[in-house]
Amino acid sequence: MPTKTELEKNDRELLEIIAKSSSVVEKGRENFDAGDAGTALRIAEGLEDVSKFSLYELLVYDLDGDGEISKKDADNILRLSVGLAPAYATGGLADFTGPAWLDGTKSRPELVLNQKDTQNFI
Ligand SMILES: [Ca+2]
Repeated sequence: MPTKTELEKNDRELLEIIAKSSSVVEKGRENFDAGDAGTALRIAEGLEDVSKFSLYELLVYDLDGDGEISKKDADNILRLSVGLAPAYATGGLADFTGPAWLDGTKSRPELVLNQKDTQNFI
């Protein structure tokens, strides 16, 4: 049976792997082009065989991290490909550091939560 120290070491290694994976996925999102937006849209519409994509590619396209590639992901990939910030008019999680497009107005404001309040909310 592994000792507590060995388990803690494994936890640390797992956290390092997850953190490294996150940064690799973020790196993959830095150079989107219109072709990526088209591919993501075809995946969202069920027109692509997702088994031909690697897990890495699917993680890169799932911008909001909800486990599926939606039209919203495709729209935001298109926005990123032309240098615009991703938009959240229909809500979503922002799991990146960088600009985001807000759609609030005086009569219809949007609420932006800090990380701790977001964790408490979900
Ligand atoms: Ca998604």
